[in-house]
Amino acid sequence: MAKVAPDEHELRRVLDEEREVDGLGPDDLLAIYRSLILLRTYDERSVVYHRQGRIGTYAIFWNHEAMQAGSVHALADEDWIFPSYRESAIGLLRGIPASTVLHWWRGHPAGWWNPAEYRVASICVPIATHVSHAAGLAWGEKLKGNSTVAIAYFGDGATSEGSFHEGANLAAVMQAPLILFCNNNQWAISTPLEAQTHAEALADKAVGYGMPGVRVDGGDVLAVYEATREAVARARSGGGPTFIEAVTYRAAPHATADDPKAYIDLERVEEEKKRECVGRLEGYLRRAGILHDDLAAAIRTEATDAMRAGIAAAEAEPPADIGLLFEHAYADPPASFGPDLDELRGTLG
Ligand SMILES: Cc1ncc(C[n+]2csc(CCOP(=O)(O)OP(=O)(O)O)c2C)c(N)n1
Ligand SMILES: [Mg+2]
Repeated sequence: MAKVAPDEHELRRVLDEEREVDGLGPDDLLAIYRSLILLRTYDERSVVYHRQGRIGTYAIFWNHEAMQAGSVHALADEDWIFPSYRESAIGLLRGIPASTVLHWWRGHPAGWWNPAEYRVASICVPIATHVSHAAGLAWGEKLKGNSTVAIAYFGDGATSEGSFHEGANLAAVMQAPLILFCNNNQWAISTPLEAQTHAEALADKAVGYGMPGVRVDGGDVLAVYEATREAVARARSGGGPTFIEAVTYRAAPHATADDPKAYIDLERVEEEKKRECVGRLEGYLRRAGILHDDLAAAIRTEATDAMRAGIAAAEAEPPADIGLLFEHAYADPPASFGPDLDELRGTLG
């Protein structure tokens, strides 16, 4: 019989409760802080880079860093990450160069990486389709007798998509080692959560699939870490999938092409900004005597330098050959492709 999720409507928290997480020492805490700063720096620089016209539309993840860094730190290096566009830079935490991710946002072929090399699947833009890919991979790992776990990241809106339900059901039926990580930022572009679902909490959806569902404060990187670590341990020991609902409120536009002033609760956004996730960990570490001004400045400089180098590398890459638009689409390309390409080359000079 299926297990029924525990009633965890209360958000799990660590930072506000000023408690410690078992097994996390000062070095681990600083490693998590470094990851937060790296992601924050990447995101803020990317918005500037976009405004300069050097990358196309960009999905801002400001204040989503805690959900990303906290969960990745709970994984082993061999575990698989399936990001959505909101987690486009999560691969930085696995060593993917910043220039590669910037190229991705430029639509440049250098923005591609071999998923097997980093165990980071390609960034998924169609909502929720990667949830079933991740379920399939996790099930496959189980069939092969490996102890590898997969995690799929998606938003609140994704829980209304068929692919989410197919993936969740398959993972539960097969007891696949999958973590379904939902960043509930309460908006799917301009669609609010209450128009998205009639459920009291997204974590309740786990019950129907017979998997545990937990709710966590999405701005609390240590609570995210702790909840994900439990889900990883369960999955790795044969206990099947877990649904994690990380609750936050989107504090930035959906993407650079969006103007949320037309629909969002601006007061709530301001409140959220005051409690943004990097500052919350920073305060906790300072109160614990683990972080001080010099170290914080050094960590920020490291991240800024890494991003500067990433931008320089991205700028140095020659533009992609326009012929790529026509390649790989057909085994036997139509005769019109030749003249079309010539015309395009002529137009572009
Ligand atoms: C299958 C599909 N339908 C529609 C879209 C257009 N679209 C892009 S982002 C988005 C909202 C998704 O919201 P949510 O799942 O909450 O993720 P968030 O952007 O908030 O992280 C939609 C509908 C899409 N990318 N794919
Ligand atoms: Mg959302």
